[in-house]
Amino acid sequence: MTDPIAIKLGLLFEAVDADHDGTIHWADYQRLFDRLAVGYKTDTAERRLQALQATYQMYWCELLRHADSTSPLLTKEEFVAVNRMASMDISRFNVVEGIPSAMFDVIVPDDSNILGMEELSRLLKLLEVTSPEIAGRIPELGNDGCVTREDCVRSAREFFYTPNVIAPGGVFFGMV
Ligand SMILES: [Ca+2]
Repeated sequence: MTDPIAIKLGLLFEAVDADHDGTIHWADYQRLFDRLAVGYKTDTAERRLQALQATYQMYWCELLRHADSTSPLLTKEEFVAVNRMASMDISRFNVVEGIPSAMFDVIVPDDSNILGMEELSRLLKLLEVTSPEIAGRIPELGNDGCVTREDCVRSAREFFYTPNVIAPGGVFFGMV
C-alpha cells in the first residue's frame, strides 16, 4: 500500500515544479514567492514579505542539506524523501510550523489573528489554487467561519504528519 504522506508530497512536487522540468530548483520557490509579493506588496509591511522569503530560503536550505548531494536540484524521489526528513528535524528550524506562520503574517496584515473569507479568496487566487479540496476545506478549519493562525499551523501539521490526504495545509507550501 502506498504511503499517503508520500502521495501528498508527490502532489506537492508536481505543484511546486511550475516549469514542469521534472526537478525542483530554488527558482520554483522564487516563482511562488514572487506571486505573493506582487499581490501583497502594497498593503503589507515589506519586512513581513522579506521574512517570508527568508523562511522559504531556510526551508530550501534544509531540503538541500538533507539531500546531502552537491546538486542544486531535487528530483521527485529526493523531494519526497527530504521533505519527510526536514519535517521531522527541528534542530535548526521548524519547517512545518514556520512556513504557515510566516505566510499568515503576510496574508493577514492587520494582526487580527483571523483569516477572513476575503483574505482567503485573495490568497487562493494569487497562488492560482484550482483544487476544490483545498479551496473548500480551508474555511472548514476554523469554527464559526473564523480561521486562526493556529488552525493554519494545525492543518500544515496534518499535511506532513497524518494520512489525511485532503488536509489543505499543503497550500502554504505551494500545493494548488
Ligand atoms: Ca522545476
